[in-house]
Amino acid sequence: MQSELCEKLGIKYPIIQGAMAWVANAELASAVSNAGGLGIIASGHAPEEVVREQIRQAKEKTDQPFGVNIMLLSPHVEAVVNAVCEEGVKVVTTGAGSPGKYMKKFREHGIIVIPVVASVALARRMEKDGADAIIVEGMEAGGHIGKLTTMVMVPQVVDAVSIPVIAAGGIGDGRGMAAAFMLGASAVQLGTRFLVAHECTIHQNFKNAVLKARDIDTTVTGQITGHPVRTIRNKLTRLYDKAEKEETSKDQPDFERLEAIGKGALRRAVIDGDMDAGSMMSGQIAGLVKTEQSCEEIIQELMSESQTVIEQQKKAFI
Ligand code: FMN
Repeated sequence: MQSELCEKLGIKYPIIQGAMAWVANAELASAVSNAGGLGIIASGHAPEEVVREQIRQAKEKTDQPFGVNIMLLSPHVEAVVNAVCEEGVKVVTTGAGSPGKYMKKFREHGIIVIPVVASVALARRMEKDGADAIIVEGMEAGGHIGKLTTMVMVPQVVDAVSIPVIAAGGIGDGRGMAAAFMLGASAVQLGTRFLVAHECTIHQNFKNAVLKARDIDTTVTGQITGHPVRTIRNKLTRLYDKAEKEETSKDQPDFERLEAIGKGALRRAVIDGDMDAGSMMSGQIAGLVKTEQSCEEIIQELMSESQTVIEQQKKAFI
């Protein structure tokens, strides 16, 4: 199952490990790349020297291509762009806007640019700005999300652009992967499933929460403030919901109060394993994620399952 996109990215399998702030470090990204997928280091709001160090560590751990996700709203964005270019990173994925401003620089360094979008209009704009491919992320996904689902967005974006489309959000096994291909995707990006990979260095409490989660156990906070985030429901989400309701019923809502509740919360989940006050970002597909495996096992299982499903369905519809 090799696609043109795989060839362009220099990877064996059409599977990308999604960027995850505080989570997707050199350890995880290199393990995914060594297993034939594309590992992505998340830069989030990290300073340039931290990102550079992660890139260098990944280069030591793998000779396969890997990418870096650049959060365009980061206060360190200019320095991170420079670091990525200087360190010879092959692929950049971007979030929170258009990378148009940096496109010339990325081109000069031969970097493949893949923005993450959550609507057809944004996908069109990214293609116009020179993107090589697009990641379409549905609101089933863990972390910051848009309003539409993967199922409805992927075919509409596939029809709207002529660059390859990568489906993200709600894909947890070979069935989801095969479905994404049926919708016209050239590859898939997974986040939640990789949270429980052996090489994922998050706190075991966070992993256990993902393994235990049922289909209905995630919730979305921040709808009203315009920054919706999907996480596993806990004390923090209940506190946030209550504060959000209180503030939005006021004439002058105190959005800073809401921001203060969320500040540092992902770190508390990832590093401290704080299941009450931590933000355990995770997708709805957590309900399907029941086993800790190595990245190699996850990728091999995704590949064999998707191929089996595609073959079975072919027969079913004759
Ligand atoms: N996407 C980004 O573009 N940048 C991020 O920093 C980022 N952080 C995330 C943190 C966590 C803990 C999770 C679960 C997701 C994050 N995402 C981020 C989204 C993932 O890259 C990916 O697109 C998403 O998880 C795919 O959906 P799934 O969770 O259903 O597999």
